[in-house]
Amino acid sequence: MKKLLYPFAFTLTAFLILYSCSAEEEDNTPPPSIIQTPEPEPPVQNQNSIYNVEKSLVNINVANERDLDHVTELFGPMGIASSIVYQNETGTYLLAPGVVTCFNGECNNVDSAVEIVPSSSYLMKKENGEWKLHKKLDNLSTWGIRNTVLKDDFFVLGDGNEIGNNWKGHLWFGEIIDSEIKINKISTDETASYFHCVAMGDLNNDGLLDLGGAPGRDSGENGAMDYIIYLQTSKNNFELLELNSFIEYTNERYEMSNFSINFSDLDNDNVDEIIVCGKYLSVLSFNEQNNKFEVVWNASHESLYPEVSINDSFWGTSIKVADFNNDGIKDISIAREGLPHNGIGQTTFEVWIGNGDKAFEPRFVQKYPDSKFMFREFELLDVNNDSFIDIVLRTNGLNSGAKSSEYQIDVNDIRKGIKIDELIWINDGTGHFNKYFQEDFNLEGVYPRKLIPYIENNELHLVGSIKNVVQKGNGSIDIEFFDITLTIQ
Ligand SMILES: [Ca+2]
Ligand SMILES: [Ca+2]
Ligand SMILES: [Ca+2]
Ligand SMILES: [Ca+2]
Repeated sequence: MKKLLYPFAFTLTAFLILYSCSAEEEDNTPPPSIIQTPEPEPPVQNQNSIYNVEKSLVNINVANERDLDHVTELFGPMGIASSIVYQNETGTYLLAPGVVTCFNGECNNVDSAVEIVPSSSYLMKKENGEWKLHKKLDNLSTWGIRNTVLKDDFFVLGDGNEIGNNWKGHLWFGEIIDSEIKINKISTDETASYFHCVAMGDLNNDGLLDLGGAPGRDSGENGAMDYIIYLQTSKNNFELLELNSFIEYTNERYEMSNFSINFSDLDNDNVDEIIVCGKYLSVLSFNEQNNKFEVVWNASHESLYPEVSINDSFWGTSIKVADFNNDGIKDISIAREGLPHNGIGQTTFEVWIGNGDKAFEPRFVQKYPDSKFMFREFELLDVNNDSFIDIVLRTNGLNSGAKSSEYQIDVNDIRKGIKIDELIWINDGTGHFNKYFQEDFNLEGVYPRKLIPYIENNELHLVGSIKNVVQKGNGSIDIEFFDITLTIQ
């Protein structure tokens, strides 16, 4: 098996093992013919008023069985895990990109996801504390968005489709215009690639956002993959770059595939650096002498977390840049996933502190060995308003409808509630993080499958959804939304 396929094989295997359980649980609900809407419940509030939960019941029309499957997947087991939450003067929105998993083993028999109908995406809007369906987006039909980037009114989504044996999907560029979004599909069927991670920034200081995706496409050498870079040549026109003309490679190129990518201007010259991470973190910077990006720092031969390097199989799945210690120098955070150990997955997240010379030193690592938790990357948010960026993990999403004893109070009855004590990590001001909840923190009777963190009115929210057991009428499905507000001090 190709080296680069290890983590993919892992997620796929985990999915195959675990999804069968959850599919059974999710599908035992009554057929869509019972009309019975539960009484609205008052907001749940614990004694110390640390949290508050708003529930919304959202009815979504479905045109056919396939639509019903897609909506059930997206708002159920997959739990809107790759959603983008954004706010503007017209309101607060949640863009939930479509996901597709296998139905009745169907995906095991295909060579390409092209044979599986992608799912429409859904744009939700929060009105008076309640989430409502704002718009179904048939022009954003996707198989498996994994990572997203949002900057101002622009976003990029990459399809990390893992269906069948030929994992390819599309890259999408979006612009938010008031209450609408404009979608631009960047790739074609010929240039579709494996977009597990995406990047957006300005690589040539022309004021137009350029896009990246990783691991990308087959490099033709050693089974490694080349990441993808699109330059925006004029507004909404993108050109796929030949990497050889743009990157001055060193030997690092084929040591590994780079599984994650980010663009960020590390030295304030208005030209973004390219940051990539396979096993090792690397920084590429533009060299005006040869008009190419070249590696200026590489962690592979320098400091590396021993907790991570001991295991040979951790791959970066997401890179985010922020100044974690407020010294004016940008720092880097990475999420990783590793091969199953004892049959169970592993994840880490790390923070590397910048020294101002486009080089970084390890500051913090949190490792989840043998974990059923398997978070899906994280958000950087200041949850306690002390000006230091904190980390809030997203719960597991794509490729696993799995139930987790580290997230569900009772995996045999997920409606008993969830545990959120692993999710919130507070920055002590140095780029070192402590768990906010030092012991189990249960939310009883709150049972979204996955949670997306966001900030609204300076408070941390966690939003998630589940297919409601009660469905009404034909041609529609009820989805229950939970929006948890947490007061973090
Ligand atoms: Ca540009
Ligand atoms: Ca720069
Ligand atoms: Ca810093
Ligand atoms: Ca903070």
